[in-house]
Amino acid sequence: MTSEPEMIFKILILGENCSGKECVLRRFVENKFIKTNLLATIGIDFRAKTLNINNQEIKLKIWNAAGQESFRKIATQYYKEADGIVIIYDVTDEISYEKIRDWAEQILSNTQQEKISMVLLGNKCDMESRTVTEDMGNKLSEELKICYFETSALTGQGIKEAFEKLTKDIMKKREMKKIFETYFEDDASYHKYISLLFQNLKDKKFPFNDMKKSKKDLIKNMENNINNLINYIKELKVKENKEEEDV
Ligand SMILES: Nc1nc2c(ncn2[C@@H]2O[C@H](COP(=O)(O)OP(=O)(O)OP(=O)(O)O)[C@@H](O)[C@H]2O)c(=O)[nH]1
Ligand SMILES: [Mg+2]
Repeated sequence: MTSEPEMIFKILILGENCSGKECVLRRFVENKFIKTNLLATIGIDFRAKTLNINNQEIKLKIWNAAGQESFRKIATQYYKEADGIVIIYDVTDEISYEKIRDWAEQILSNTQQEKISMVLLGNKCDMESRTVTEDMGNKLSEELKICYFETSALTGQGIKEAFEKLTKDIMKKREMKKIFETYFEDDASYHKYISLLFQNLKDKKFPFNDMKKSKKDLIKNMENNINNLINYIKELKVKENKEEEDV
């Protein structure tokens, strides 16, 4: 008897045209390399795959957006729905690498930072004609604070790992959300506090002892110290109530 998948995550694949979005998706879903030479994606297409992570069945619904400029507007309608985004560039095409900053900006202006998980893929790393080095990929990943994978749809390198990492990140976010929700009356107040928390992280006001650590470490630490985080949010709430009383 097959049991129903317990969770469904929505994932969107973005990146310049010809970066290999469709090939990466087909490698992940069907474990084969499909030659797509003359078949640029029109609009958006969709595939699904179920992963088993920590004994949990997770169904990934994956939308692959066309890279071509004329189709970009279509994809933005899917941003808000997405739990995770795979951003891809082609390591033989420096322009596709440079354009990643624009994609990241576009994603962040169309989604909530605290809700969305992302991975960055430098694809076609099987090709000898590569011009974007692994080092450049790592630098960009540090700058954007997105986990980076060197991938090849041709050989399969890195692809399963990237999707699994993204799925695990989404799972973590869902777990955190569940915990927070027990403290907040509704979605709106949850978002209000979590946004405040991110703002404070950005402004380096976060009152943990390990302030000297990078934001990435802090977030990792937060996940390990969920109770600290909840206490911190409670403090924010108390402070806010007090300020309201003072007015
Ligand atoms: N050698 C090699 N070629 C690849 C790889 N991934 C994709 N390609 C080739 O790159 C070209 C574009 O791949 P697609 O997957 O169609 O690219 P796309 O990002 O979906 O393109 P658009 O739909 O136009 O946005 C095709 O000719 C693929 O065969 C890879 O990992 N290695
Ligand atoms: Mg395509």
